Amino acid sequence: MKALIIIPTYNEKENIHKIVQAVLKQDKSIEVLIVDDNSPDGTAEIVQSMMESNQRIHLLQRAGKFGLGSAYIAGFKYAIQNEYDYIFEMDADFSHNPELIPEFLREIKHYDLVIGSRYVNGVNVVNWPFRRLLISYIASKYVRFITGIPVKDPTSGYKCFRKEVLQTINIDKVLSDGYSFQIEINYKVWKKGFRIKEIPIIFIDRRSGQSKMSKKIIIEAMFVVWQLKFFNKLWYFLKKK
Ligand SMILES: Nc1nc2c(ncn2[C@@H]2O[C@H](COP(=O)(O)OP(=O)(O)O)[C@@H](O)[C@H]2O)c(=O)[nH]1
Ligand SMILES: [Mg+2]
Repeated sequence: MKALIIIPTYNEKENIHKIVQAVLKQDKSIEVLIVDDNSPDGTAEIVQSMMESNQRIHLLQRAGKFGLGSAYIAGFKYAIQNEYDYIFEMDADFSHNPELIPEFLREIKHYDLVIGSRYVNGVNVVNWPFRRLLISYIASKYVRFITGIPVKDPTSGYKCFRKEVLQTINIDKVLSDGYSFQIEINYKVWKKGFRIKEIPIIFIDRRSGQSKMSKKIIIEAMFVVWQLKFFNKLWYFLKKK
């Protein structure tokens, strides 16, 4: 059994060393892949120096900031090529508690996708502005209502896939980025009939600065669910033109 934790990074020099250590100590079978988008703060250099003494750390360096969704796609391809059985998505900023990795690994033996969910037992988000929480919570209800997907936290970025799932859903045809990226992937996994399990997590946002959340991302997500439901083939066709 081989597991790969994919951590996309953009300017994470304060977190990267600690998060990699915290992840690796969870289980001997775990390796980490950092997908760094040429962070100006030198995140990739820190990873490189850690790699000198640890073969369980890997790095994909991309030339520029191409976005979170495409960083995950690149990571998924790496994972498939290198034959990892279980593939995780995780943020670098400790919003996703690494100590839950063993629980994900237990659950993935019985499911195809395990999602760390903020909304499975009430609302478990710490340090988020109320407005942002409200938007995220309403968005999750909206996604569920429109698409029918039985997932309470469809935009969560803490999750674990079985390799077969990523081989089946045609990751080259995932079109959206940001929050919609998570929605689109979950929808495709569900439509293929894979077994999805949500486990409760507590999401802690300890950063005060800017987040990716913007009007554009929210509006994109509002449209994406309709596209997924009714116009997926047409959407793909238009976007590739
Ligand atoms: N490779 C890559 N990573 C990114 C990009 N944007 C954000 N990230 C990383 O994705 C994760 C989540 O981003 P964050 O800004 O914390 O999003 P938020 O928690 O939703 O506000 C963090 O590990 C970031 O470093 C990007 O364009 N490229
Ligand atoms: Mg964050």
